[in-house]
Amino acid sequence: MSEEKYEPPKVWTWDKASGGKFANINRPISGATHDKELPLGEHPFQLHSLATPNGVKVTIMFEELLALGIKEAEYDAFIVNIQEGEQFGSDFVAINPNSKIPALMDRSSEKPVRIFESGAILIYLAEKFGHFLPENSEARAEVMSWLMWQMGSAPFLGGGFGHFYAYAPEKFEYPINRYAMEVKRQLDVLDKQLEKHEFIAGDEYTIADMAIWPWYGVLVQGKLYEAAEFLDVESYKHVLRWANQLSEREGVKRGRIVNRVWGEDNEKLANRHSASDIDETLAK
Ligand SMILES: N[C@@H](CCC(=O)N[C@@H](CS)C(=O)NCC(=O)O)C(=O)O
Repeated sequence: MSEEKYEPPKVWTWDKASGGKFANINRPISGATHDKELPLGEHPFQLHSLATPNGVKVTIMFEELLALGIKEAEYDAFIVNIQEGEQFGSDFVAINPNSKIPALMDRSSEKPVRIFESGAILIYLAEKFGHFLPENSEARAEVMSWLMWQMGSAPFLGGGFGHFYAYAPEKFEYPINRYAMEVKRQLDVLDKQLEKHEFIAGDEYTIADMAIWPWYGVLVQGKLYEAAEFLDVESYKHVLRWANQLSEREGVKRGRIVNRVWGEDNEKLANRHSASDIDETLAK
């Protein structure tokens, strides 16, 4: 803990930088900071995103739909550099007033539709194309429950644990303890579910798997926050079995590299406009 004891003032004011990794883009106000037109591709879907876990959910969904032969799911994926504040450009904010990737425009009908929030995008695409979200209400309720579980839980993993373990300017014991405890509890929830079921919501691969894999799957594979040893991820063996199984899917192999600008040459593709962009990258 830092040596000086912090006394919160009566009213919080925005007068000092936090010093954390994202200090330069964090602001207590919403809205655009500058005028900026977004690029426009030729496909019905225009995705503006980045290959963070929340972004990868959506590119996996597109690649899974395309793998089923659904040509109407063709998309252009443009990278948004969140470190440079591109999420605060006027056109981006018009799609997502919350200024976070992923943001999607569906231009397939006369009136374009905007969709933001990764969970909402997954549901929209699943309903539009009739895949990865069962119609039967009981099965659908199970998928929705796990999808909402992910949307509610991941901020504890990312904004809580990841922030304090990997990004904060110092290692503070209190928040790291608090969030490590919560993340391990969440992993245990998943481990118990995946002990009984092949996929998160049962026997079928669904949007719940697509939402959870980029966070908890990648975490147990030791590729998130360099926290594998600290969280003893290998002890969640059912989560690991499921994570490795999903990594073998074509849709996952292809989707995870889109809008990615870090890692090896064969796993990073800044902008995606056609299947061949991905083929060429994977072949490197
Ligand atoms: N609940 C949102 C979270 C999206 C989110 O947090 N996106 C991050 C990257 S993973 C972002 O764009 N951050 C930029 C910022 O906070 O300014 C979702 O699932 O779509």
